[in-house]
Amino acid sequence: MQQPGRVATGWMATALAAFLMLCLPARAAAEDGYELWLRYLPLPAERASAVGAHTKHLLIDAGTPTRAAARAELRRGLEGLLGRAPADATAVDAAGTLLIGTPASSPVIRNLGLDLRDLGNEGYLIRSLRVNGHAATVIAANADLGLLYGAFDLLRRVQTGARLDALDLREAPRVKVRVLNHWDNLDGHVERGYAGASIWDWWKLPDHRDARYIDYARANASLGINGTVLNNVNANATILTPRYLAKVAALADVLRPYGLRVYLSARFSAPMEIGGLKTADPLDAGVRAWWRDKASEIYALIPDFGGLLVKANSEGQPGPQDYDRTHADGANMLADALAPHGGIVMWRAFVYSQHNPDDRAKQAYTEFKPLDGRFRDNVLVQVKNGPIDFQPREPFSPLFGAMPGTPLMMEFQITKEYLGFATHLAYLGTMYEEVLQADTHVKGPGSTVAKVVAGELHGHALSGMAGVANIGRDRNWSGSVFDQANWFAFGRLAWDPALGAREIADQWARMTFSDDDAVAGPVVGMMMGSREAVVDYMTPLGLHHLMGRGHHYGPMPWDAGGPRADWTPVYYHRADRDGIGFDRSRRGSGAVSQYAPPVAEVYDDLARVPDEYLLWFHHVPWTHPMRSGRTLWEELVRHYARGIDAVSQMRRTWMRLEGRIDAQRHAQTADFLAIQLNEAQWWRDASIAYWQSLNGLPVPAGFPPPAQSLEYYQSLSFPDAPGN
Ligand code: GCW
Repeated sequence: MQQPGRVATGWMATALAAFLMLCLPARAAAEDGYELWLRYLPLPAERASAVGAHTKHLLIDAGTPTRAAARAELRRGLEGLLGRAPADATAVDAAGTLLIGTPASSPVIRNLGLDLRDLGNEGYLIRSLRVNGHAATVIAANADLGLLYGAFDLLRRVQTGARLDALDLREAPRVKVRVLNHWDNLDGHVERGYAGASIWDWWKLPDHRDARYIDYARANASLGINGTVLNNVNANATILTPRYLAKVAALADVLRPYGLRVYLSARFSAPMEIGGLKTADPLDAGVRAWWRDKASEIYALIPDFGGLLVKANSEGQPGPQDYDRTHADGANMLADALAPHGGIVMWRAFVYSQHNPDDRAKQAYTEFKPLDGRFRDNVLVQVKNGPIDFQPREPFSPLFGAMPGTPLMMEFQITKEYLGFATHLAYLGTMYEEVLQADTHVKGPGSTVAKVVAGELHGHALSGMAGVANIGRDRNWSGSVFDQANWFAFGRLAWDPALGAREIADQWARMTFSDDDAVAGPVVGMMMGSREAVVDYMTPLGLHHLMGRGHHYGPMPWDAGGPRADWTPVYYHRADRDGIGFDRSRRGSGAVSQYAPPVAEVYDDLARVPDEYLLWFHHVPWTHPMRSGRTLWEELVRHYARGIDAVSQMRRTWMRLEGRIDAQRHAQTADFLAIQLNEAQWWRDASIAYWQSLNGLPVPAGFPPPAQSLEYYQSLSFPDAPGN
């Protein structure tokens, strides 16, 4: 018989073992993507001790919420990376001190006499210096927010392999307003959202402030994003009622320490809907007074409120044109209401109408170009990257460079409405880079879109970049791990539009998965080719807008009819028995003429237009001879195949990483790559089947026929597709 004591010990051991077993999956479950790129996992011992030698002590006056956030992040990060947080210091009296402060908050920094003049309120410097005879690492800035950004920068460097021996860097953002645009409705639905419901829990606000809001703020601050528009541009006026403004104020309080200013989308007709006025005419005195009062009401609650974003007279939204006023009249009315409080207006140029028979690609330019110079100083005109709508590839919008008297803000889409939602892997850093590096030529060669957006080309103090967020309540925030990279890339490029997509991908991969080259290398390889793969299997050679109606999921190139021709694929591809493509040359819609002459000449000329824009600008026969020597038809079929091959290759690369990446994130991504491969095949087959029904051409030798009949693809429907 066993002694009682022994039984108890055995029982306890079993319980302990069971408890430990429970802990294991819990640890693994933590790798669900929630931590984003701020994982702070232990560094290899040798690197940890090298970094640790520079971060033994931390000297920071954490007497403001922002400096407290910087201290907390450094402690959290270094504790994770090194296994111990730095000890708090009150003076630099030993080697290995991390010294952080503004001249105002730190006498030691003040005495160093550092030159901080070009850093503004958000920039910072990081330097390895000797202070009081001791080796120290200094993060200095003019204002607290710069310190927080500097802290995140230092942590990023540690996460991606930097030593802290001889640091000497200065950073300041090139773009002033760096904001996310949430297309979140007040009922929790996110328009074009593929990561679950809205993270804003309007029902429980203002009394309950979800801890997740702080992690949201940390993630954004780590990239330098300094603002967020909380609600959809298809706006509900209710957000401007006192009940909701109290909720908005609560969010502003949570986000403020991280440098995130809150903005709202305003519905132009709000004075009628919630104000009881008979009109929303921007020149009406009563309407103007209503907006002035509304602005005062908002600023009383949120003193650092950023301003308003407006979608007007587009896709059914109300706007100044309802009263025969211009977009400038509408924007300026709001700008006048916000100006006394320091707020800005972001007025969208995404304007087109089904009643306008002209090429949709021309309409934003036609509408806004004549208004150049007529906007108040606190107005940014927000322009989508391309002239149509966030397609897998578009040429840059001709508005960039065409309105020298008006600061133009870039609008990128981070959420992948037209690139396969969250289940297709498409790194958008390469797309953003392609657009930002495009040369408008408006002031000679080198007049890049990046310089226009940064306000540098035409000398504007106000500048901005917006990204339509891909954030939702999913544990991994973005619907997939790789979609987090698009949020990351947007933020990094908003800070510095000249950064390279590859460098950004490399940082993200090291922070998100592993700093091991054997992991980061293949992951970056997958990312860098991924967007081109999507272009290849969905809309190669300049094709665009061939996605399913409404939800924009899957191929529907045959779709025609209905009240809005400009929402149907046939409007964009114009294919028939003889040829395909939208003629936007001077002989066609003339859209090419909206670009500066050196660009227009290239796009207009069939012999010079780059292949990737061929069918965007030209209608050509199926037999059109391509540079490759093949016909257009052959080239098209090859591109589809190339896209599918690229996805297979990504999948093989990913499967080889099994065991090197935590099981949960590996498995989810593997599932998604399988979905993507199937859907790439579907895009190819459905597209080829449809083109063949028009051109009667056989599939070129060496390529298989579509797996199913055209009727089969046409019979598919997806009423449950998300985000719509
Ligand atoms: O891309 C289209 C989307 C709409 C969106 C609109 C816009 C918010 O399909 O969902 O509406 O653009 O940017 O205003």
